[in-house]
Amino acid sequence: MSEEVKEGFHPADTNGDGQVSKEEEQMYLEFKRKELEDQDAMRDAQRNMTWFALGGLLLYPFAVVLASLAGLDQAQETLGDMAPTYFVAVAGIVAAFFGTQAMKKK
Ligand SMILES: [Ca+2]
Repeated sequence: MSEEVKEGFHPADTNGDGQVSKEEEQMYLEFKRKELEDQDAMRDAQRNMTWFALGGLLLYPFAVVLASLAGLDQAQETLGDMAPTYFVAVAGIVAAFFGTQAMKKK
């Protein structure tokens, strides 16, 4: 870190005295670590949400079939009415997820 200390405006130098002290370094590393953890957690959440949405999409026809087998005419009808909205919403979530993934890679 000696090179970065000479620059004087190193982000870890919180009190701006041109030196990165032990505490500042530790604070900086802690901050960086938290940042990475947050990003990691966010990626996990997005991935889980996408899988959940996709799972729902795949199970949707089965729900309709189950409803019709169980004689739940009202449920079957509701599921059928909801389908277009639901599929568009899920497609939006999945597209947004893979879109941001693709953008980050560039
Ligand atoms: Ca300092």
